[in-house]
This record gives sequence, structure tokens and C-alpha cells, in this order.
Amino acid sequence: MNNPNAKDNKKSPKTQFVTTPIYYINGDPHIGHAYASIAADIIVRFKRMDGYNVHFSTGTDEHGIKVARSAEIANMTPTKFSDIMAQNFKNMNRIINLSEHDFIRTTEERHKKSAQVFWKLLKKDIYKGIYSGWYSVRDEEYVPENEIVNGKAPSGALVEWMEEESYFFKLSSYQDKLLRYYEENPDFIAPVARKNEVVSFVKNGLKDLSISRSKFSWGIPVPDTDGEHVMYVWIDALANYITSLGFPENKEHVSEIMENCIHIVGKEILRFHAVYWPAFLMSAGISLPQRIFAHGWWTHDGQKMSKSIGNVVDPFNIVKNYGLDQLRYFLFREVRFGEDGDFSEEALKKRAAYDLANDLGNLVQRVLAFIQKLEGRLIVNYDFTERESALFAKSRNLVREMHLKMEKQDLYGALSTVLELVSESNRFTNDMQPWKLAKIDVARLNAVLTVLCESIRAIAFGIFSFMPDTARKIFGFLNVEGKAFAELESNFTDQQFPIPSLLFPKEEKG
Ligand code: ME8
Repeated sequence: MNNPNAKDNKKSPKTQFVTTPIYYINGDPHIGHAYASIAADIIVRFKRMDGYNVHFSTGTDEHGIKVARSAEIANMTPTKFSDIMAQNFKNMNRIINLSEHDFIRTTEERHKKSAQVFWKLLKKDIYKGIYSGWYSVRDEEYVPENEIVNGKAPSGALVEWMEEESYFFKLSSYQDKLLRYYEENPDFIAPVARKNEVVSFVKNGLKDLSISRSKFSWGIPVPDTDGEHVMYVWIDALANYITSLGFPENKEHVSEIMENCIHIVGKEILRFHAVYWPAFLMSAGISLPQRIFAHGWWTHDGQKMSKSIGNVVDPFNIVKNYGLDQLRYFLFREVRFGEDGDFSEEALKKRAAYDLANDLGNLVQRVLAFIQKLEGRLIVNYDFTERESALFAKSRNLVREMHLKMEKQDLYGALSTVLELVSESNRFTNDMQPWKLAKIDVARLNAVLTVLCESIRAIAFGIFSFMPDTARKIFGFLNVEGKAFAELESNFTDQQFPIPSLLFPKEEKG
């Protein structure tokens, strides 16, 4: 069926916008933040390799009661507090090798302007009333009476009674439009199980949403209210995505890019992105994003991470102790992207030792070391055997296969495809016994090594978005640095291979 609202007729198919959540700055960055950001980074790097023109934004969410109270506790003004805390997130981005184009802080002037113009676009759906009800400061969320158990929100956070004059957004009038949109765009929300939760939430009925606060001032002033009201932190925060695209300039262009936008969010904030945000965008006449992908949560050694327990995993330490690519690999190998996972240093150490140092590191090392025995040069005077041809073809096809998975944000599946090629190449090496061929059949040895170089090259492209530094190292070993997919040409025979260094530090035994 041809459906004008469906997302298959993109105007600019080669443009991609990818976002991370913008993080609250009331605490230090932790592994959960690093996870969401690295996930987005992997998607971005893959798209870039695929020839897309990508815009990648991340940042910090600095307004709201939660941040205001944290600043008070730290005995600082919210502005001073935000400046310090936002810098920690910027530092994290360098440590995790994020390739973002924009780091947006909601306290920036460009954002204030954008959020205020955005608000004005919603005007026809906004009215003034009185809000009275429960509010969870930790979640920065209003909690319906029927969801409160023992004075707590479903997340476990304490709720407080609020009663104040407020502006409301007519969310209730978007129920049918949203349900129709979900139906016409079945891939709008992923994974499917989470999408079903959203759909049933909306089917249960939507209440109008309080979108301003008048009892505190740490926020963006609502236009035309003489500063009496500030925006509800979520409407402010969600608008960051269009701020990053240059809104309020060039609304048409912003709208077009939004159509090609993938929002990566944690499962706990899916409702804001898949219900409120689309309703706001519909009201403002801006296109809805292409997809909202909700990822799962990490616990630490089986326990929920929390400041009070003191078990929050610090990405700075992990990278220092185990290496960045080891962490980037672990997070997307340990659990399927979209599901919950448990972080443990033991598990990370094992994966780094077995999968990386042993399987991948060994493959690269032994093949390249062998080429050095041939004085760093390969010759061609042979035909491939059936097995050699099959492995060669498989390598050539790797990126295409990964592509199918990455289109669905199946990062785990894509990575598994590369790992299968690593295993198969190791098996092939064991079976072919190059150390024996060296003595009896040098032409065959050259064929075997050429096929293995091809698979190592494919593997390097395959891991590039997950482990950029490791991939670059391998590209260097093969003299293919800087070449794009499109230039994938098997041409190992007219070059001098450099002497390789060790790909990963030697694994610790025992
Ligand atoms: O919600 N496991 O900010 P936030 C996995 N400012 N991911 C985790 C995690 C964990 N244990 N803990 C946090 C906000 N995250 C709002 C967002 S967007 C317009 C506004 C990740 O600092 C996960 O992606 O609470 C989650 O959605 C995000 O950090 C929330 O960060």
C-alpha cells in the first residue's frame, strides 16, 4: 500500500541525524551514559562509512528541580554548578572516542531561543489551568495517582505533592493521531516489545500534560509570561534535538532532517520520546523522527547502580584499566542491544582476553607474522581452491550482511557476523597449516595468506564502528588506511607489508 505518511519515501536518503539522550548533570557521567552514547556513535560511524552525511548530537539537560536542588546541596548557583558538571560529560566524550558534531547544553542561548519559538508553535494546543498532583523529582515526571505505591513512583522514586498554576498541552487530543501514526509506521518505535508497551499506554488514554512550572525559576521562561512560568524540563529537553539542527532558523530544513533522525534513548524515557515528543512535533508542524530505539539498562554485579549503594561504574576508570576498545566491544557483545545487561569487570576481562586478544589478536598476528617470513610480500601465481574462494566471497560480503542488521540497530547481530568471520578465518588457518605449506608449497601459501588478508581487511571494516582504534591499527598493518568501503579492492600483491605491532596487550593468564 502506498501511504504518504510512511517513511519509505525519504527526500534526502543520504542524510542521517542521530542523537543520544541529553544527560542530567546532577551526578557524574557513568557507564549507562557512556553506553547510550557509544551505541549512537557506532550507528553514526557505520552510516558514515556507508556514505551518509551524518549529524550526531549529544549534550546535557541542565534545567529542572532536580538540578536546582543538586546545585543547592553543592552550595553553588545552578549556573556555576552546570558549568562544572557539563564539563565532566564533555570529558567523558573524549575518553570514549565519541565522534559527535554537536554538544548541546540546554542553558545555551541558542537553545533558549529555540525552545521558546517551539513553544509558540504549540500555542493552539496550550491552555492555562491548575495542576495538582504527585511529582517525582528524580524522574522529573508527573505520576498518576493509580501508579503510586507506598508513596513512590513506579521507578521507586519518592513523589511530592504539587499544586500550582500551570500551562497544559492538549495531549488528550493526540491519542488517535498517535495510534494511527504507530500503525502506519510500524518501525517507528523499536524494539517491538517496547513499542507494544507504548501503544497500550496510549490506548489506555492520554491526559493533558502540565508543561510549565511557576514555583521555581531554574528553567527557560515561558514566552509572554513575564518570567512567572518556566517550561517543564521535558519540553525544554526534547526541543534540544531541533536546536541542534539550527531551529528556529530554516524550519523546513529542520523538518526534513528530522525525518531521517534516529533517537537512541534508555527504556525509561521512551514514553517521553515516543508519545509526548511526537505529539509536540505534530502540533508544531515538524516531521516526526524516523525511529526511536529504546535500549536496556545495565546493573552492576547483579545490583541496580546507585549513588547511595556506591556501586556506580565509572567509565573513566574502566577505560583506564581495561582499554577503550575493550569496553566498547564488551558493551555490545555482552548483551543484545535493546536488552538489559549486567556489568562486571570479570566478564569484561574475559571477553577482552578470549575474544579480542586470543581470537582476533591471534588471527591478525599469525597471518601478518607469516607474511613477514615471506619478506613482507605476497605473489600471485595460483588459482583459489573452492574453500579459499568461499572464504574470500564471505569476506567481501561481510559489510553487506552487517548492513542489514545495522539498519535495524541490531548492533549485537552485526558484531556477531564479524566474529563468525574471525572464527572461520582461524579455523581456515588451522586447517591450512601455513607453517607446513611454507616448506612444501609456496604458491598455495601465498593463496592462503591472500585470502586471510582479505578476511582481516573485511574484519577491520566490520569492527571499525565498534572499535575504531583497533580497526585503524589493522588498516595500518595492511596498508589500507583511509580507504572507504567503495574502494575495497583486493590488491595485496604489489605492496610491502609493514612489520605489525601487537594488536592487543597480552592476555593475563589465570
Ligand atoms: O533522563 N543503564 O537523563 P539521565 C543503561 N535528561 N543506560 C543508562 C543507565 C543504566 N544503568 N543509566 C542511565 C534523562 N542510562 C533526561 C533525558 S533526553 C531529551 C532527556 C542512560 O541523565 C540511558 O540512555 O537520567 C538513559 O535514558 C539516559 O542515560 C538518561 O540519562
